[in-house]
Amino acid sequence: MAITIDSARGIFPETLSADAVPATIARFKQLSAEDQLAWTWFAYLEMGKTITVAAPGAARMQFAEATLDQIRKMTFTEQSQVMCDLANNADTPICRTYATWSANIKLGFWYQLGVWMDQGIVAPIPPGYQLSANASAVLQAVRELDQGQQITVLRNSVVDMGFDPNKLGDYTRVSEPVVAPKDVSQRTKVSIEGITNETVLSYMDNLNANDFGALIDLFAPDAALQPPFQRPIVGRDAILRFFNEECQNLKLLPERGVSEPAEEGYTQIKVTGKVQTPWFGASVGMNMAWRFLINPKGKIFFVAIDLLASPKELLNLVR
Ligand code: ECH
Ligand code: GLY
Ligand code: GLY
Ligand code: GLY
Repeated sequence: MAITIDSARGIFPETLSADAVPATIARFKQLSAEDQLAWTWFAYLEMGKTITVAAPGAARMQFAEATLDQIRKMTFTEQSQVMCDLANNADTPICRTYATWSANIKLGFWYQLGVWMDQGIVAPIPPGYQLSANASAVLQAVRELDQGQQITVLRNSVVDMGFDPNKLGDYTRVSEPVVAPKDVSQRTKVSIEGITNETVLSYMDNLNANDFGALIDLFAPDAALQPPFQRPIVGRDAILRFFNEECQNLKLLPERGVSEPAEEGYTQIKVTGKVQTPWFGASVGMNMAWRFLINPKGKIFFVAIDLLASPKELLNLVR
């Protein structure tokens, strides 16, 4: 049987990913816009008691600035309407602008609105607001997740707001400028118990160094990369664009892995470990797995990145 991206997606089928994340988001999306905003406010406040989110940098905020200024000047009623429109995926000019932004610009935009809500510059969640019974149940569900899963729920719900980008037609994607790769003297090298494969080791080191040029050279032309809870991104151009737009300043801390021959001279490799996002730094270590399928030329044909169901999964290297 020929190896395809579809068949590759099924390697290491025993890997348990955090299904609670999409399940929680599905329940969140059933809530009214008002409840979604209040829910996010309460979840964000609770999370803030244990972890600190880093302020977004200026390079990121410049793209959201015009929209933020516009919102700042509105009345509370108008501001609340804009926020509800975003939660409702409405078709408005602001929701269309929002749809063109990368995930990090969307997060930076909400970060600023949150600061302004706190300062009374933007309409707050009405004091004494009572979450619906469903919203309270979803809040309880998110409390039971680990921190890596909690921040993923928040991130993905923010990313899904605004107008549907697939309905925009032709548009220019807006993302922060690409940072320069780390200087060679600043680079680190991972070591992974059980893994000597140079392609996998270079993948980790180049991603940690923001060296997306060297990183993409590790991929076969017809390769695919599957981010957590997403469809595979197919082809080197699309993968490189994803790295440039969404993957700056991540910290990959792989711990252990297993490697074995697969069909047609391919090699399948599973690695587990932690990943840190620049938004939370070392305060949140997400439990992750990478499932690689390497072709006979030593290039990556497929890699899936999974957020794991529990820390116990870090030790699950069953084929
Ligand atoms: C307020 C109330 C009104 C409504 C809203 C509000 C604001 C909410 C805010 C939320 C901020 C949330 C944030 C979340 C950040 C999460 C980041 C995550 C990153 C995960 C990255 C991973 C990377 C994995 C990868 C690896 C690879 O090998 C290949 C690439 C890649 C409160 C005002 C909305 C402000 C800041 C979860 C896992 C390892 C796949 C990328
Ligand atoms: N949630 C991982 C990413 O797509 O960046
Ligand atoms: N902060 C990097 C990402 O969310 O992809
Ligand atoms: N300060 C948040 C970030 O750089 O992603």
